[in-house]
Amino acid sequence: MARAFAPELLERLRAAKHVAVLTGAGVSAESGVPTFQGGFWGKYSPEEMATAAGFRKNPSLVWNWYGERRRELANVHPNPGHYALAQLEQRGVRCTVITQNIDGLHQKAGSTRVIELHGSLLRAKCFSCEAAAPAGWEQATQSPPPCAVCGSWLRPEVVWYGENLPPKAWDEALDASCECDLFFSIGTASQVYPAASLPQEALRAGVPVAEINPDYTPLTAAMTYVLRGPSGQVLPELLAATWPK
Ligand code: BV8
Repeated sequence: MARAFAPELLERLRAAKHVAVLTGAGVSAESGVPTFQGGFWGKYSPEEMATAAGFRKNPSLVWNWYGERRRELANVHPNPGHYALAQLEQRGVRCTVITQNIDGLHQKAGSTRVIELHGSLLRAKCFSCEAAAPAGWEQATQSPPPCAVCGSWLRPEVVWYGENLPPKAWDEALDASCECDLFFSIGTASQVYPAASLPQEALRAGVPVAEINPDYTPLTAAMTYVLRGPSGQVLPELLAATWPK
């Protein structure tokens, strides 16, 4: 049974020139990438694995953990949710994808305006001098490999807890959130800041916000539209309802 969407939402999407979309782990769940809910950290903790202090304490443990996550990426592919956002762009709608994900699946699906707020598993840099890792760093045997510039450790180019987001990425994300015609918050539990403040910034700027999530989040009550369900199903259905063949 086709999902019913608010006619006003369909109208707004049909008329939108610029759409901004905040995504979290949920948008990649149907691709087989584990979310951070339930057991993700397993026997480890965010403090141990996703902080500079944790890396300093045990650099090879953290390097290998991210290496494992990167190798797993080789077997995952974008799902219909990622492709629907790329299709929005192909329809001539300016679609700014602001992602908390480090899996690169939006780009793989064809989205060209992707802001990686928390970095990427596909890049590495020096823990000390921040020099970009030399080509072929993925094949290095030492864990972590040494920086070719200062000899310190390489680290994954992701944003760890207690670290600032890349200023340029944050500024672009904030601008897009407040200047767009329609904002979507997709597959995020809206608990990690400052990313979770973006839907609120959009609302404050008078932009309608639609949340796509099978579950409630701390921001659901404030949303203009709530689309309950997995994004891999909801997004293709929303585009089909907005632009019926
Ligand atoms: C910072 C990269 C300045 C590494 C990540 C204000 C209030 C409280 C705390 C803070 C605050 N400001 C700052 C903080 C501290 C902290 C923070 O927010 N802590 C939280 C936990 C309370 N923030 C920071 O440290 C940030 N830096 O603020 O710097 C500063 C500097 C010094 C001192 C203070 C401040 C940096 C945060 C970035 C950390 N790095 N990732 C890595 O991945 O290993 S965060 C990582 O976890 C992800 O990137 C993402 O952001 C987060 C996971 O959240 P989600 O993506 O939402 O995923 P989750 O699994 O939780 O939820 C999935 C959702 O999808 C669920 O709702 C589920 O229902 C839904 N779902 C499931 N299936 C589907 C689905 N939806 C649709 N379809 C489906 N099929």
